[in-house]
Amino acid sequence: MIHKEILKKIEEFDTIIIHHHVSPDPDCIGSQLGLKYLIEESYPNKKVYAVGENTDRTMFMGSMDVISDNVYNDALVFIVDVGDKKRIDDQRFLNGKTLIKIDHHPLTEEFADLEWVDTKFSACTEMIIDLYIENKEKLVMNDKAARVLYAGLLTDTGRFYYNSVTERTLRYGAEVYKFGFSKQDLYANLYYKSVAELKFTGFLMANFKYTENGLGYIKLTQSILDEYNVTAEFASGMVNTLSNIKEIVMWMFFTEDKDLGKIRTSFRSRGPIVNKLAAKYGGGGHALASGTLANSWEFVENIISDADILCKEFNL
Ligand SMILES: [Mn+2]
Repeated sequence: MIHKEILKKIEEFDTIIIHHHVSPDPDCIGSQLGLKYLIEESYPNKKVYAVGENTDRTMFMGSMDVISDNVYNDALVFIVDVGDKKRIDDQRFLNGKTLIKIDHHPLTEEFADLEWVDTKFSACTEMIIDLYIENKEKLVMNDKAARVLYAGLLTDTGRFYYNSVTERTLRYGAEVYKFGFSKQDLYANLYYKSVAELKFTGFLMANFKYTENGLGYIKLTQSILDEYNVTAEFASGMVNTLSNIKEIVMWMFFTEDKDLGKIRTSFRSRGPIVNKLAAKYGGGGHALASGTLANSWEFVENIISDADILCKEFNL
């Protein structure tokens, strides 16, 4: 079984390095730090590093380690919550002795020595908890690990709301919830809003468009982002402002990103499958949540008309 194989590798190596994906979200950081804290608690003599960029959104979960290249020489390397080589933050992940992938996104390429990819998990943090449950005689959970794992579960499941949630997700939630970390403090860090965010939400709600087939969308140009003083990353993360609207079955955000020189495109749905559409335009992701990068606003128009057709077919 994969859980035992992974544990064997953990036991084999003294140095373990864990990588996350670019623009890491709380599920990714929760998996990365959760795994790190679990291994540290269980094997105090091992050196475990979590590497990659720190983001404002996830700093409350813990900060990243900075390591030199030679640390990789005899290291076991994990990548979590990511399936594509090019989306991994810090390409040194290739320099370790052994590479293990743990991911819940649909498989796109195989390159690790051990691949544990399973889309039936609602969150990558759920997989880390599964690894712990299946190796309970060896792995020891602590408060610190439980806190970041719970944070990942909450965010990737929309607080146990998305249809990816199973009976197992709830049981595993309880498995970490029972630790003593402050839930209120965690919720405050995950869900507080700034005044700027609230005003921007007001703009989104007043200005989104929708079609008679149930496609909702909004185009966010650089001048709009400047006016509300929000980054492209932040703005595109607001896509679920358009969820839970009776008339809308699929919703999209198109956000100009001046650093990337492209238009960030996020697809969300409560019916029509969107990852094939994302793949058609060079992106990917989950069946009901995916994205891509568009080169121009003309390109965006093509995506909108394709998406509208999907909505129409869904409603037939
Ligand atoms: Mn995830």
